[in-house]
Amino acid sequence: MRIERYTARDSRSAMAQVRAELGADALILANKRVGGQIEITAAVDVEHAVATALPARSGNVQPARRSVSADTPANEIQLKALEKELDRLRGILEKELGGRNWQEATVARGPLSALRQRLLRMGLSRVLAGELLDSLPSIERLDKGWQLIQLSLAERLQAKHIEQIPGKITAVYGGTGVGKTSTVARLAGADIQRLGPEMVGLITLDNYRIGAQEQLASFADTLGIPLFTANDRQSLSLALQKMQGRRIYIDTAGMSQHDARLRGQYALISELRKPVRHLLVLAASAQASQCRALAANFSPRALSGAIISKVDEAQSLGGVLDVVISAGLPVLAYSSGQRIPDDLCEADGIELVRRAVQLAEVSGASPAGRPLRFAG
Ligand SMILES: Nc1nc2c(ncn2[C@@H]2O[C@H](COP(=O)(O)OP(=O)(O)O)[C@@H](O)[C@H]2O)c(=O)[nH]1
Ligand SMILES: [Mg+2]
Repeated sequence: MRIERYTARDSRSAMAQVRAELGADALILANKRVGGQIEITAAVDVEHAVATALPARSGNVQPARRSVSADTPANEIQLKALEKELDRLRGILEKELGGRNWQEATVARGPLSALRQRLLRMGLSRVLAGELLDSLPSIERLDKGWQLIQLSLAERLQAKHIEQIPGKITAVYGGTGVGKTSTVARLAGADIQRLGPEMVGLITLDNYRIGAQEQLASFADTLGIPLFTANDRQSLSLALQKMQGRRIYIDTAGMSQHDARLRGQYALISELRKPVRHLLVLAASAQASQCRALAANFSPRALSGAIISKVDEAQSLGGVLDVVISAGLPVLAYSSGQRIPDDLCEADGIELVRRAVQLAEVSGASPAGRPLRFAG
């Protein structure tokens, strides 16, 4: 490998110099402005350089340094330094390309780069986009590749029916206003329909805000199911004891992603040492960074899965899908509207990906998903 730096008054002159010295196959490693001039760092294979290098140099363009070649022992130290620099640049480039392999990235630009653009437009991170592209077999047609990528994304969402997760106690966590109480009401409502109100009970840990419990209290009243408020281990155990034999839904207080009380509530419920389905509600309409920070409060296997809310309000869906995939959370349901029983939909990877694609293509309403149904 031979690496050179050239400075000239503009890019065109510097590039002309690169071509003249290193040939048309030279790889441009960096291009920056230094003191009003353009500095280009370029590299070429040594054998190739030997074959193509020409001594001619155009008038006002001068290389910043003499060349370093692998067969010049005196320059070995300098060569090492340049190799190190090249590795660093390669690292930056690979990071930019979403962790993709350097060689692959330079070889397969055509359809892969178009697919990458589509994935990024959906709101997926570069890392996930890179992983999805890397998992593709070699493709010739863009539409075939796009189909395979969407299937692979749908698979990675690990969509499951919530009843596949064992546990008669279900706790729901999440940020403020994401739809925790609505989710509790929706899941409890489904149980009331199939098992009867005598089999269902509610607990709320949400006693931080005035009026926070009113919504759940009126829901419990209307449907004739018990609701207990708990704020410590003792009151929580007592509530569970009083509702023994019922399927219990625990609503928690919404916290900012940085609030230690979010983890405190999880710890309180975990200490019960009972099988609990721990669900994280993530609003598709929130920023992906916010969802990521919320999920980061929980250790990898702490949560049983995620419920994605406010899909109807989202500008893009890729962000939240990226978060559940990278946090390893199966998607158990999603909600797409404010109606309490009707707007909770069955988690369906293909449907979520279809919606994400549609949002990236046109901003507009999506048809409703399939309502979440329970057996029996
Ligand atoms: N558009 C829309 N609104 C929702 C959805 N889920 C919940 N909401 C609304 O979001 C607001 C906050 O919901 P709530 O369940 O009280 O959130 P919590 O603070 O997390 O308990 C309420 O007005 C809900 O009706 C949804 O899927 N779509
Ligand atoms: Mg609430």
